[in-house]
Amino acid sequence: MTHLFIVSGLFLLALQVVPSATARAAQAPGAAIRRTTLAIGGDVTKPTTLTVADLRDLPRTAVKIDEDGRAIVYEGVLVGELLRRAGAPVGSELRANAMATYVLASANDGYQVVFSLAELDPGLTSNEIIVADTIDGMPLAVRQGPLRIVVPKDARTSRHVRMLERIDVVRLRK
Ligand SMILES: Nc1nc2c(c(=O)[nH]1)N[C@H]1C(S)=C(S)[C@@H](COP(=O)(O)O)O[C@H]1N2
Ligand SMILES: [Mo]
Repeated sequence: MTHLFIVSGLFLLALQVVPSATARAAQAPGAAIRRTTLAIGGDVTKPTTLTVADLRDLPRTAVKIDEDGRAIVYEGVLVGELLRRAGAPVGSELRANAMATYVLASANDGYQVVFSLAELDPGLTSNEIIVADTIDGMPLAVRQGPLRIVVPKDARTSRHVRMLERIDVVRLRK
């Protein structure tokens, strides 16, 4: 009789423990995977959220930068191209009041960097500022990516926003 109690007690315990352990195991890998989307919003006509896979299908730009004497190739999509698709005032629309527009890039760890819209517009400058998803042909490492802004002409990497999550357009004069 006691034996039966112990066995059924263990069974009930197992019923409680096993599903929660299974649920935890199923959750753990998901929790470790960071959100892999890039939201583009603010003063744009077509706010969008892109996945890393979406970026692979857009027109690609490769840039070469020198890191401690070593040439590194980052590849991705021009920020200006992303902004154009989201309906930011670039190209022929980037004039007059639209010139007082800035772009805020925000990362997963709270880091934020400001660009002027003008310096991101390929129609206005020859800067090739990109949202990179590969480095030397490989996906970016966990603390670097999956998406990182790369500013080839900057002398330091302070604006190379790692773990990029959002790009917001802020137009000061409408
Ligand atoms: N998300 C995020 N990106 C960031 C930073 C940060 O703190 N958080 N620091 C910036 C600064 S100040 C530098 S110098 C570079 C360092 O990049 P590295 O770790 O690849 O050398 O990342 C830039 N991008
Ligand atoms: Mo830095």
